[in-house]
Amino acid sequence: MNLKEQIAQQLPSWRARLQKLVKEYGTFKVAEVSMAQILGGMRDVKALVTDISCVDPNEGIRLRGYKIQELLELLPKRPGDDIPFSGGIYYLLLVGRVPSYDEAMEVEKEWKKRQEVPQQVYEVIRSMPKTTSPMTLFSMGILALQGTSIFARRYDEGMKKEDYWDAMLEDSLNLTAKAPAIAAFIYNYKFRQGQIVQPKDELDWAANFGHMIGVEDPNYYDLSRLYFMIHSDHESGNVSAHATYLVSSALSDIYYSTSAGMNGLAGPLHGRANQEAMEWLLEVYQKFNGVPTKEQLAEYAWQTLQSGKVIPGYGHAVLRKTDPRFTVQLEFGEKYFPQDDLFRLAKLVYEVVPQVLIQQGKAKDPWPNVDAISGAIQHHFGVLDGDGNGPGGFYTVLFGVSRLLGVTANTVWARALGAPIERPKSVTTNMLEQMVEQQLGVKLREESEQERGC
Ligand code: CMX
Repeated sequence: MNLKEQIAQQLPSWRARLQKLVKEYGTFKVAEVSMAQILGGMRDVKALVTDISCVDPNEGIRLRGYKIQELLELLPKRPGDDIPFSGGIYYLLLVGRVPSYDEAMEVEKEWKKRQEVPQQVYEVIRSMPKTTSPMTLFSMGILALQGTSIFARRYDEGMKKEDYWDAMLEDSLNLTAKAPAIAAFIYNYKFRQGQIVQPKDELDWAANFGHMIGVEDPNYYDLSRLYFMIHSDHESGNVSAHATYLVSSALSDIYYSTSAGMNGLAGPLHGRANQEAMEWLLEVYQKFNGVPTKEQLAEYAWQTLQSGKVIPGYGHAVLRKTDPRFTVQLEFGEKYFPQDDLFRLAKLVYEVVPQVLIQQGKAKDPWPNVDAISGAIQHHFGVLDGDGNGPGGFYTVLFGVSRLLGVTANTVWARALGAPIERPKSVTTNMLEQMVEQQLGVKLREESEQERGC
C-alpha cells in the first residue's frame, strides 16, 4: 500500500472513535479553566487535539509516541549515513508508524517528483531588497505558491468533504518538496551570489539543502537530517503549529495556512530565539575575546537579566527539564567538533545559565530548549544566520523548513477527521469581574462599569 492508501485505510476507525466521543461523551468535562489561565496565554488549557506529537514536561517531545533518541535508532538510514533521512520522519508523522526503508524512500521519491520551484517564487524573492528578513522572504515564497494549490482548485470545483484530506496531502507534499530549495535560494540571495542551485538526484531531501547552499559536507548532510527531524513538531499549542491549524480550519489551503504559521515562528519568543541565542553567544565571545570563565559568564548572564532581557534559548512554556532536542544536538557536536569555540561556549552556558535562572527564581523552566545550541552547530559549518546587512534570521528559516513537516501532517489529519472551524468564545474584562462578583460576593467594579455589560 502506498502512503495515501496507508492513511485512507485508517480513516474509518479514527472517525468512529471521534464520533463516539462526541455523541456519547459530549458533555464529559475534560478540564476547567482558571482566571490565571485565561489571562496567562491559555497555558496548559487542554483544548486542542493532535495524535501526531505530544510533549511531556519532563521527558520532552514524542513524535507519534517515539522519543527523538528512539527515532534516531528506528527510522531508516541510507548506507553510510549516521542520521535517518527525512522521508522516514515525514512518513511517521503522516501515517503514524515507523516506515520500512522502501516506505521512507517513497516519500523521498515523491519529493523529488515535486521539487521544482516555479519561477514566480524566485521572482517574488528577488523583487525584495536584500536587507529583507529571511523569514519574510520565506513566508512570501510560500505564499507565492498559493496559486498552485490543488486544494483551492478542487474546492472551487466542488470537491466532497471526505476528499479534502487527499487534496491537502497533495499540497503538503508539493510544498514540503520545494521548501529546502526555497530556503536555499533565500540563503544564496542574501549571503552568496544569488544563484539557483539544482538539487542532485543522488542526494536525499535534507542533504540536498546542504548542497544547494554550497555546504558539500557529509557531516552537514547528517546535521540537516537531524535538524529537520527534531524541529518538525512540538504538539499543537505552540504558535507556529496553532496558527497554521487555526488558519486551515477556515479551509484556507496549505500555503495560506503555513505562511501564517511561519509568521508566528518568526517571533523572538518562538522560532527567532535560535537567532537571538546565537547573537547572545557571539556577544559573549566578542566581549571576552573567546570562551570566558564560568564566573565571567555568570556575571554576563546576570547583566542580561538585569537589563530586562531574557536569556534566549532557555526556558519553555511546557518543558520543565533539558529539552531532548538540545541534548541530541549537544551529542552531535561532541561527536564531530568538541573543540569548536562556539560549541564549547554553548556547552559552558548550559553549565552556568540554569543556575543563574534558578537563583533569579522567575523562569519556571531554567533549562535549555532546542534553540540554545542549534545556531552554534550551524555556525561550525559556516552557515550564517545573517551577514550584518539587514536583520538576521536565517536559522529561523531552517526551523521553518522542518516545522512544515509537522504542521502539514497535522493539517492533513485535521481535514481527514473533519475538524471544524475554530471559534472559541471571548469574554470582556467586565464579564470576568462580574463572574467573580456573582460567585464570590465581592465588589470589583464601579456602578458605571456594571451597566456597560458586554
Ligand atoms: N530568561 C529570563 N527570564 C525568563 C526566561 C529566560 N530564558 N524564561 C522565562 N523567563 C521569565 C519570563 O520572562 C517571565 O518573567 P515575567 O514574569 O517578568 O514576565 C517569568 O520568567 C515566568 O515565565 P515562564 O512562565 O517561565 O515562561 P513563559 O511560559 O511565560 O515563556 C518562553 C516561555 C519560552 C517564552 C520563555 O521561557 C522565554 O522567553 N525564553 C527565552 C526565549 C526562548 O528561548 N524562546 C524559545 C522557546 C522554544 C521555541 O518556541 O522555539
